[in-house]
Amino acid sequence: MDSVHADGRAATATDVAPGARRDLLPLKILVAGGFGVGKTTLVAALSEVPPLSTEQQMTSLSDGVDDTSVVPEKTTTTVAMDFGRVTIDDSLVLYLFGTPGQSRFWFMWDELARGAVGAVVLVDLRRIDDCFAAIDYFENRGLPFVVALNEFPGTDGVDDELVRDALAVPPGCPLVHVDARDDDSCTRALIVLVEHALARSV
Ligand SMILES: Nc1nc2c(ncn2[C@@H]2O[C@H](COP(=O)(O)OP(=O)(O)OP(=O)(O)O)[C@@H](O)[C@H]2O)c(=O)[nH]1
Ligand SMILES: [Mg+2]
Repeated sequence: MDSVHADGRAATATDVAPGARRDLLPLKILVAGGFGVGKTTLVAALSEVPPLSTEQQMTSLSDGVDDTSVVPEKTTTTVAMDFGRVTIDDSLVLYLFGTPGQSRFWFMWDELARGAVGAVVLVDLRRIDDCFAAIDYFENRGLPFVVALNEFPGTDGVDDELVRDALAVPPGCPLVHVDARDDDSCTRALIVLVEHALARSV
C-alpha cells in the first residue's frame, strides 16, 4: 500500500523520515580494496556505533588462495560486509560499507556500491598486484574514489608520484596516506573523498 501523510498527501521519495533532521545530509561511502588491506580495521576505527562485521574464521580452504604472508596475524576474513557510521559535522553523516576482499565474494560489490557517492580504495604497497582490480572496478563504473595507502610497516617514505604511476591512478584522483587503525587519518581520507565527489558532481 502507498504511504500517505496525515493530511492525505502521498509520501514521496524526497520526504524525510519521521524524526530525521532535514538539514542532515546522509552519504553512503564504500571502503574497498583487495584481501587483507585493512578495510574492516578502518570501518571499526571510524565508526561511532558498534560496527557491524561479518567476519568468519579462515580455514585451510584459503591456503594457496589468500596471501596472508604479510598479515600473519590475520585469522578471519569478511564474507559479506562491514558497516559503520561517522558524523563529520552538524550537516554530514557518512554511512560506511566495507566490502569483502576475497575475490570469490566480489559479487557483493555491485550490491554494496548501489547508491554510494564514492569509495575509499585501500592499498597495501607490499602487495601492489592485488590493488589493480579494485581501482579498475571504480574507474570502469565512473564512481569517484580516493586511493588510500595503508601504511603497513616498511611502506612509508615512498614517493607519491611513483605510486601513482605504479598503480595507474587516474589523473585527478586523490592519493592519501592512512593508518587504518587511526581515526584521524581515516577521517581526513573521508573528507578528501567527499570533497572530490562533490567537485566531480558539479
Ligand atoms: N600495521 C598495520 N596493520 C594493520 C593496519 N590495518 C590493518 N592492519 C592489520 O592487517 C590485518 C588485516 O586487516 P583487516 O581489517 O581484517 O583487512 P580487510 O581488508 O578487512 O580483510 P578482508 O576483509 O579479509 O579482505 C589485520 O590483522 C589488522 O590488524 C595498519 O594500518 N597497520
Ligand atoms: Mg574485512
